[in-house]
Amino acid sequence: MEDRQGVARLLALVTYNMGDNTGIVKLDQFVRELGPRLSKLSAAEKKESILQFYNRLEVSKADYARYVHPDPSQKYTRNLVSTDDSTYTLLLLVWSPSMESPIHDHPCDGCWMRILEGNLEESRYVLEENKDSCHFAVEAGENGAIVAEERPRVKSPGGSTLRCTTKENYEEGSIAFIEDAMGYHKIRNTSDSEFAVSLHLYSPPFDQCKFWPSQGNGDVSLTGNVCFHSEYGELVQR
Ligand code: CSS
Ligand code: FE2
Repeated sequence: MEDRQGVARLLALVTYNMGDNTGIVKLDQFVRELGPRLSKLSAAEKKESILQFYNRLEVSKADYARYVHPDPSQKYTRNLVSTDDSTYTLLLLVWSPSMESPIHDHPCDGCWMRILEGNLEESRYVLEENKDSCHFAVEAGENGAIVAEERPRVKSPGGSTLRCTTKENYEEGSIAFIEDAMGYHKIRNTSDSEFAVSLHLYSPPFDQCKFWPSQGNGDVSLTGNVCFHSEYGELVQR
């Protein structure tokens, strides 16, 4: 009897604790809980914990329609959904058909991206210092054998290359995660006729990020200021 009560108490405790981390979350609750959750997590704990929380988010078009501001004259628009100015920024991005971001970094603990509408392709890159190139002269030796003669190593001018490591397609409902330790990325709307919509969580917020305007060339990077097309549903006046 004692045992059964003990088991029941344990089950109740487990269910209570799971109740905190299971079940559907709507956008308004998600936004309310983000700051308090994130402020308790270390950078290392955030990734999995926020992925789980993001997975529980159920978004219907009615919940996010006010943040959807397409602009065909821009590659994509950045629309501020919510921020507490200390632990996170939540943005809704609206991607014009066939358009892509430049390759960029994320100067924060991570970027969680969830696709709400359409398909987005993510290409990832790592920055590689150019290695000293090693030149070999290959010539026919006696008996037609090939011999290689190593010449002095020559350091190539210029420093680094952005090498593409992966390309992945994300469909509606998918969630992607990236942090600078994993590399950098660019995002592309794969449709040539439809806008795509994605929700981006950055923690903590940042004001500037680095991007590389010429594909593959790691030597030329620029710093861009973060700016919004709309804030809390209202277009930003310019
Ligand atoms: N980081 C990009 C969008 S892809 S994560 C941006 O803020 O413009
Ligand atoms: Fe990004």
